[in-house]
Amino acid sequence: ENGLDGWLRYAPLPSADSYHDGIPSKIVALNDTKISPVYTAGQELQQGISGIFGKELDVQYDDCTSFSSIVVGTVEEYSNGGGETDDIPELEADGFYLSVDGDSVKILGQNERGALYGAFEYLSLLAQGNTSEFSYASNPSAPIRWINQWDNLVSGGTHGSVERGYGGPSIFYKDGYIKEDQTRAAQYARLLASIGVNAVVVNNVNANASFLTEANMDGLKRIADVFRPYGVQLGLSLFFASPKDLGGLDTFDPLDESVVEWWHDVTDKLYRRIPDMAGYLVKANSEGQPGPFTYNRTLADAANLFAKTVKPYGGVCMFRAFVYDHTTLNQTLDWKADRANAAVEFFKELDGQFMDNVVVQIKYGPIDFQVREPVSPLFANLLETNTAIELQITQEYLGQQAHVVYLPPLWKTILDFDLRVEGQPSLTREIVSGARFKRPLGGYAGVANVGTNTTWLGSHLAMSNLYAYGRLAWDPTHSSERLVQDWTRLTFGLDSSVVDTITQLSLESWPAYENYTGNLGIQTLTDILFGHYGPNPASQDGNPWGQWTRADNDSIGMDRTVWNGTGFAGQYPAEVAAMYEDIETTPDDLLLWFHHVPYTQRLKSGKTVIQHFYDAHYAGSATAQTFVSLWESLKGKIDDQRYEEQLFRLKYQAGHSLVWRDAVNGFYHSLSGIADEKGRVGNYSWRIEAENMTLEGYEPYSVHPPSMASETR
Ligand code: BDP
Repeated sequence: ENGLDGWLRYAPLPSADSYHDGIPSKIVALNDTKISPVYTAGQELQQGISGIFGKELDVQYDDCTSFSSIVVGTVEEYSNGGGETDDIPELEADGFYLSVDGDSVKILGQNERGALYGAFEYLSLLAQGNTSEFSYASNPSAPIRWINQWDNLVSGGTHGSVERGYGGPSIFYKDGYIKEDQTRAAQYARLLASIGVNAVVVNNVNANASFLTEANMDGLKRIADVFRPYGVQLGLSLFFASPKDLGGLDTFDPLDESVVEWWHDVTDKLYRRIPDMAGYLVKANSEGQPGPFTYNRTLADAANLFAKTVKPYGGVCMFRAFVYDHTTLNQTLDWKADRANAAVEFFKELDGQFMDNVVVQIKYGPIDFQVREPVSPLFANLLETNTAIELQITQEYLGQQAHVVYLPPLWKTILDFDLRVEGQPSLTREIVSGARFKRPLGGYAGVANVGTNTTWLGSHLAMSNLYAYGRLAWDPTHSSERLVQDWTRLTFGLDSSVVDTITQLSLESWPAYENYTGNLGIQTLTDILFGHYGPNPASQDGNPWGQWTRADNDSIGMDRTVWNGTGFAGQYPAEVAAMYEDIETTPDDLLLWFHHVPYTQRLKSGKTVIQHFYDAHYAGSATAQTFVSLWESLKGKIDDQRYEEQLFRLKYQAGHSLVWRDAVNGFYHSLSGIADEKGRVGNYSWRIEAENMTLEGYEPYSVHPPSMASETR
């Protein structure tokens, strides 16, 4: 087992024979066109039932009323074929109705894609041993359930071919070309369809104009063609200055007529090749990317330009709210400078100016995918604009797939947060679904960054995050626990000790990681200017890319209050703003996000901030040690290949958590000069330093950043 099939393994069910009689004797797919998701559903059902029950069923393409069959198609196809549809509840786009009644199974979608989703759901239940009778309808929480891939056409550069990708090179591109063979793209679409994802943006938000050459547009068509049978649409990130860079115009002003015409022309060319293209994704005026500010135009002018070009085709323009000016942010010169303020400052005044097929895509927190952030206040400031939440499945700041960090509990702190807009219940998930402000569009964008590694993300356990992302976008009320249990049964089998162990390990993983990296809202104290991976608390301040801890000899934390700080707390609706403004009502886990306090400040637990730091880093890394033995208890209960590969990573994580613990504790210990009450920090007499050993076959190497080197801790 190398992980390639992810959770779609269709492993034989223990005692499969006993179910044989209850299984229908054939599959009826109501569409025989090969590119139709209904056709795909027929094939998938055949494959799944063969794998799970060892029973080979024929797929037929007519007669939807015959006995002992699994019928899959749209409600309309079913009704046209003489099927009875009176009992079927009203379905929304992409929704489905699933009914198991003896040996008659009906899987009916509101559209083709919905039928495929229903087939995957049915197979998922069978694979988990659920052979009971039921009938229900299921509708997605939101229409936008997209994946973003940060793939570059050309490999190399500082970030490799997939920016922030830890699963190997791009599955789509090689050496500057769009691959002829898109088998992996098809396999990816299959995995994504099974969790309800309906589009993939196939290139990096730090985009490149060369995607828009004729040859590359043909290449994009190849990808879209293999996505289509799975109901997955293709989206494209745009480089804002393309009209100039590629088109040879002397401007990229979004209101200039030649520019507008250029983008219309490009869009027409793309849709001629890919008639169902999902739309565009745009990062502008941020981190060096060009944008409308060059011409004193607004971000809404920019978004609407693209929205207009795709509108006749039913396309969408996802416009990123991750806009900040890294050239002017200087905390040394300006105490009130705060990158967290940027999104609301740029976008609030534009509310109501975006076309109805623009969706503003907002990272979950105001900074950048940190281990703990408050929800982005922008969700509460755009009442007349469609919004989507951007989550990161690839673990950029969160251990980069070398650490197990199961993310749904983190995502839920955001999705379930009540922003109290105008004093009314306003859960983030109700805002992004479009329900709260009655918006026509909205939803989810997950940055996945899979690669050619057979595990997709680079490690087996990381795949639970991709699985849970899709399931949550479909229904954000699912519990984190249930999702990891489902995923484990599908991925590793039904043995309850396997399910319980992986569930426990997963649920403990984010709190542990937060504890050994950065707690109390100080965020992930990674090295900030390089890979965003190992510990480097010193790198957080004094540069515009950092999270800013403002740590000195006596105190730590970023004062974001209105009365004395950067004013960020005031971007929330009144009730939430009041909570964060006051140190007493700010939850401890965000204390240092909102307040600058002495190291000796007492927390609600009674501990001082610094002692909490010390203790949490010890506790988190101690938990990481237990992951190894938890995993070892699974030996023989799962296949050897995945067991060994994951064990290797968990041992590494256990070790690296100690590096984190000692680096962060050591740093604040020397900065504050305050001793650890338990005498652990700074006392490393038990340690055997590498430089005190006689090494053979090794050469000295200067470690970068230096704080990663053992002697400095
Ligand atoms: C940061 C990443 C960077 C991305 C940027 C973005 O480090 O690689 O380009 O976000 O989201 O997290 O645009």
